[in-house]
Amino acid sequence: MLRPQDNEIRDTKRLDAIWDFAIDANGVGRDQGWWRGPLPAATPMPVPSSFNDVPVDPAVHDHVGDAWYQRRVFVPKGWHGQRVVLRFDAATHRCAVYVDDTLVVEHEGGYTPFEVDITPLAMPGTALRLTAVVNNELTWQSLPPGVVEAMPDGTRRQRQYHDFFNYAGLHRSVWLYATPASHIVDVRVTTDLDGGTGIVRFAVAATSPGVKTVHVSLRDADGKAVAQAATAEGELHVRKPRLWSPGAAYLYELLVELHEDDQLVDHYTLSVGIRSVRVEGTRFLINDEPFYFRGFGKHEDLNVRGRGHDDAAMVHDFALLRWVGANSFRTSHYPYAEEVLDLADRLGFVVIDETAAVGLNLGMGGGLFLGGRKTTFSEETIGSATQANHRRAIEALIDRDKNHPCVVLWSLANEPESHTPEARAYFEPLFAAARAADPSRPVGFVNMMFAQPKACLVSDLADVVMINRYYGWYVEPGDLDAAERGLEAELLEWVDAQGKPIIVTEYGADAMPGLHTLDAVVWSEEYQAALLDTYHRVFDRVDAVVGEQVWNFADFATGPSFMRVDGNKKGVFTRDRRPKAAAHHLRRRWHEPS
Ligand code: BDP
Repeated sequence: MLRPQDNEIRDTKRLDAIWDFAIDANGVGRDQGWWRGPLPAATPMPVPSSFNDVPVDPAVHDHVGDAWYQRRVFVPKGWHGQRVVLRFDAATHRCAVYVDDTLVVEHEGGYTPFEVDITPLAMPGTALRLTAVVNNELTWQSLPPGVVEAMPDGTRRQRQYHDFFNYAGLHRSVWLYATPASHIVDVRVTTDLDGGTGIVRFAVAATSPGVKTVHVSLRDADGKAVAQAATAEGELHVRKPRLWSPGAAYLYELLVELHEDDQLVDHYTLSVGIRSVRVEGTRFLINDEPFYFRGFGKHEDLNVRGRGHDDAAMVHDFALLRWVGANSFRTSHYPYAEEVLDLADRLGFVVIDETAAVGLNLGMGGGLFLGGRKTTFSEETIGSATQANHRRAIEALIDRDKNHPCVVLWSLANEPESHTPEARAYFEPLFAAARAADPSRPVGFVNMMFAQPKACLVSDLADVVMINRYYGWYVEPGDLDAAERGLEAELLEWVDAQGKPIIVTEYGADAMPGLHTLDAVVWSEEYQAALLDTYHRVFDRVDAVVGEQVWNFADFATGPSFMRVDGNKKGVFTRDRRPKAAAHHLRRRWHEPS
C-alpha cells in the first residue's frame, strides 16, 4: 500500500489534531449508534497517541473494550472530480470507521495501515463527521494473543502473554487524500547487483479505464535520470550505481507516471536504495559483504504518548543509535511507524522487520502470567483462525514495507513455542507465505530458550537463526561464569544443528538507573554492563554469530509484575533516554568494532 504523497497531482490532508474521545466502559456504543452524533461526555484526545496515559484516569489507563474517537473534517473545495481516500496509519488493535452515518471500513491488526475510498461520501467543500471505534481486546485470534477475563465485580481484565503494556488507540497519523480516478495503485521495487551493475526490478499497478501507459524514470540524488522505461513492469540497469550500504545510505528516486490516452494523469515518487541481501553459509551479506548487526531490540514506547508516534522522539532515538555506534535494530514486537523505516532508509540503519506475533508460547506465559499451563497450538487457543490472521499480518507487513532498502530480514514471530510438531505445522505455511510475498529477502523468527538447538522444529525453515538468551539473568542470575559457559556451548550447538548465521536478537539484564555496586550485583548498572561484556567475549569467539542486538534500547512500560519495577528496566537508556553505564560500555565496543 502506497503512502499518501503530495505532488502536482496528488494532495494530502493530515487529520492529526485533538479529537473527541470517549471510552465505552459498558460496551453500549455500538448498540446505541454513537457514531450518529457527538460522543457522550467526550474528552479531548490527541491523535496520534495511545489513549491510556493521557488523561489521569485509571478507568482509561486500564480500559478493556471499545474507545471512540471523533472529529469534523472539511473536504477541501479543490478536490472536485478527485478520488478521496481515508487512511489510518495504525489503529490498535482493531477499528471500525464511520463517515457520518455510514460504516466505511473495518480493520484487524494494530500496526499496519488501512484505507478506504470514500469519494461518494466526501463532497468537496463540505464537512463530514468522522468516527472511529478502536478496540483493544486481545483474544486467541489476535496478534498478539491474550484473554479477556470477567472479574467478580463485573469488570473485565486483559490477560496477555507478552512483556509490554497493551497500549491502544490511534497511534499514527490519519489522512484524507486525493488522487485522480485513474491512479497508481502500487509500486514494487526490488534491487540486486550484477557485477558493477545495479538492477532495479519494478512493477506498477494502476487503474484506468482508458489506454494506459506507465513511464518510470530513476533519478540520482542530483535529479539526473540514470535509467528509464515505458512499461508497467520491468528492469532498469544502472551502471556503477551508488549503493545503499549500512551507515552510507544513498537513495535514488523512482518517478512513476501514469498516462491515459497520452495524457499524464498520475504521478508517484518512491525512494530506492540499490543493494543486495543474501545469506551464504554462516554469513549475512549486504552488497556481497559480510554484515555484522550491532544494535537493539526497541519498542515504540514513550511517557504520556505510549506507543503514539512522535517525530522529535524518533529523530532523537536515531541520534542516540548513532551515538552509541549501533547500525541496526529490530522492530520488536510489531511493525513500527513507516516514518521510522523512511528515516532508517535515509540514515543507513539496517532493520529486522517483525510482525506482532509475540506471546505464542503458553508453556511460558500460561504458567507465569495466567496461573496455569495451556496448550499453545490448539483450536481452543492459538489455532487455524490465529494462523489465518498471522498470514494476513505477514502479508500486510511485507506489502507495506517491501520497498524499504533498510529492511533486510523478516521476523515472523518473537519467541513462539517451536519445539512441538504442532508448532512446525503452524509455521510451515507461514514461512511459505512470507517467501511467496517476498522472494528477495531472508526470512526468520526469533527462537526462545525452551527450544534448544536439537529440540527446535522450526529453525530449519529459516534462513538465519535468531535467538533471545538470558544466561546470567533468568538462567543462573548473578553467575556470569556460568553464563559464559552456557552461552558458548549453546551457540556452538546451533552452528552444528543449523550451520546458518546467528543473530542474538536479545540479551541483557535489568538495571535500576542509579543503582551502583562495587561487585556487580544483579539490578545494578555495573552488572548490566558486565553481563554485556561477558556475552561479547563469547560472540567474538563464535564465528557464526553475525549480530548482537541488546535487549533493550530503552526502559519501557509493562503490565504489573513482581519482576518489573515500574516497567522493564533492561534499557541501556532510561525511558527518558539518559544513558546508563552500559550505554557508554557499548559505545566503546561499537565505535571500535573488531
Ligand atoms: C524476552 C521477550 C521480551 C521481554 C524480555 C524480558 O522477547 O519481549 O521483554 O524477554 O524479559 O523473552 O525482558
